[in-house]
Amino acid sequence: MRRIHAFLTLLLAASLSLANGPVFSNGSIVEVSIEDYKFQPADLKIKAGTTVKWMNKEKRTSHSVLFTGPNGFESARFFPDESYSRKFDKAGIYPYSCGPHPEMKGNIEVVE
Ligand SMILES: [Cu+2]
Repeated sequence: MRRIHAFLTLLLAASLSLANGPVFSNGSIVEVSIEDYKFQPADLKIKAGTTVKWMNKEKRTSHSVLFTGPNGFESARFFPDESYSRKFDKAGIYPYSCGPHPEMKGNIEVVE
């Protein structure tokens, strides 16, 4: 019985860490792909100092990354096989959408 409990606890911990997503470390570059009008992964958790690179994998549609929080701004439009990168140095929550397609949504959580 105790063994089963330990196993379930492990399983719960594993599924919780999956739900939060991996935390990418300082200095690395993490790619978010854009395909079929979706940011993938849409929710990302990174450590401060990490660069996020949005890669346009559409056939012909251009997109942008529009940060909708305080001090928000919009990237230039980028076309298929082009990308936009931003380095996140400060912890915080950075919600974003796409300028021309507001229904496309994503979120970056930056932790210390
Ligand atoms: Cu778009």
